[in-house]
Amino acid sequence: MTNTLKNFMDEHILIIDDVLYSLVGKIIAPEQLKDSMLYSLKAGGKRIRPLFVLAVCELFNNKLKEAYTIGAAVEMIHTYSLIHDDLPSMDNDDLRRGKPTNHVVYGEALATLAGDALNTLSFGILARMENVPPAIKVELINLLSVAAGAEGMVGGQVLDIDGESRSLNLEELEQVHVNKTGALLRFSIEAGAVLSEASEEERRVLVEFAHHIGLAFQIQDDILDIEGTSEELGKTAGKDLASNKSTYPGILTIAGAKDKLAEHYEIAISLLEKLNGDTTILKELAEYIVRRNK
Ligand code: GRG
Repeated sequence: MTNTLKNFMDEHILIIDDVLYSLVGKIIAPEQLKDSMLYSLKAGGKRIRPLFVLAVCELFNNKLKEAYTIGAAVEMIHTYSLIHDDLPSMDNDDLRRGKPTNHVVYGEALATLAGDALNTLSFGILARMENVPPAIKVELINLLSVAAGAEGMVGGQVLDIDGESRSLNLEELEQVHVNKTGALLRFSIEAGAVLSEASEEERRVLVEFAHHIGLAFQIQDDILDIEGTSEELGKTAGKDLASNKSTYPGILTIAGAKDKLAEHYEIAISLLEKLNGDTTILKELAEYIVRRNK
């Protein structure tokens, strides 16, 4: 990782964390529910989605305070999706990021409710943002609802589950991931543009960038599941090859998946050249995604 990206992360992640914890800390709710929500928020996520919101806002020199709130909202949705994804009725995983999953610590009922509470809180914090014109808040809330719901992440999860019982072709696999993984990344990038009141053309370019980054992210995730250099090694390594689940390496071979990853990365980077302003951080975040080892 370059120093520029490291400084960007060091500067923003501390604030993202503070904002997240204080937003949950100050709600009036049963303590065990707040503990369960905070447990997963504090379990060591990379904060990629909030970092993308901030990177786009920095590109347009805009409204960082509100960008942290939007980043917190998308991180809450992401965290809820992981809690629910790990439940016995879904993936039934005992470990996430090397730590016991939420339901292992708090029980299935509270874990389900902590996910529900994070999901709903995310929309509330967007609605309560100060210094953002109401029309922009409504647009952000609408975009997040589409990205997180049936037309986005939840729909993608359903396609993914459906795909476990049969082999998907490349087009179908892309459809799963455009929704399941891509939708929240796209929201993060588009939300930065909406908050910054970017032009239609800038927004279009950024959404296309997000599309390729989302797919690159998932391909790297599939490759890591097999090459397993992360703390998840032993838990997920080889898992997707052993199960019926369709993956990029499964369809394309590992070498083919790496080529596809490079293709999406190159397209994403070339799209950034269409934007005015300093796109260094966006470029480096894209590189971080394709080179990450966890
Ligand atoms: C259960 C409603 C519901 C949705 C589940 C997103 C999702 C849909 C499930 C999560 C499981 C999974 C492997 C999703 C693919 C996306 C992905 C690679 C998530 C991990 O994101 P990172 O790497 O996670 O940003 P960290 O741990 O850094 O926060």
